Amino acid sequence: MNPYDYPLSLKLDFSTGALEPGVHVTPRRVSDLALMFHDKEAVAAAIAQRDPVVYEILSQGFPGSRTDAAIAISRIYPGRVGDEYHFTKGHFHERDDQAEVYFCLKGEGYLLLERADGEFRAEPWQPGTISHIPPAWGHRVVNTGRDLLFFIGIYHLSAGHSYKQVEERGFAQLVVERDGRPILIPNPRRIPR
Ligand code: S6P
Ligand code: ZN
Repeated sequence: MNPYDYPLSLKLDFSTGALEPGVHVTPRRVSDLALMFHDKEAVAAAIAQRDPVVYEILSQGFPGSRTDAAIAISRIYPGRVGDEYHFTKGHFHERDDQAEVYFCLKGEGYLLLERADGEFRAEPWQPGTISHIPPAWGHRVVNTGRDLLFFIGIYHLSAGHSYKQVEERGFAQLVVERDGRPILIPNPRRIPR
């Protein structure tokens, strides 16, 4: 008997983003994102100080005998490294036929999306925003608010994660603070193809 062939319900706390039961929690610290933030001096200073947690992934797979649906809550803490707002690493799915749905439950920010051919989108996010991520679009969420941002991602375990392209090239645009407000600027370290 596969327990995931039977219904299962989880409980989400709408104020904290906590999800129970049986959820696997993966913290990501500044050191895990050292290749992603553009200001390497600010990265080194943050790591030397206390290497803060930027976000946590609370994941629950449902690997049944005929499906492998999964969900994950990502909780991004407010803050910046240098002038760049906290974000998820960002990835492409290994399988290029795998879409995903993101649902913003709390906080404000952007969903950055980019295709391998350079097509780029920045979707403004607030609670209630539901974004469809089509296959073959890299995706990253940025928290530009003063409070926690969290969202649910719904996907298949078979989709897989590839971080290589984002580590090497980043996204086309960065979300940075200027005069106390978030703006998008071209990524200065983008290597021309
Ligand atoms: C999985 C889904 C999310 C992310 C999570 C963290 O396909 O997109 O659960 O894994 O938001 O982002 P990242 O880029 O560190 O995996
Ligand atoms: Zn994904």
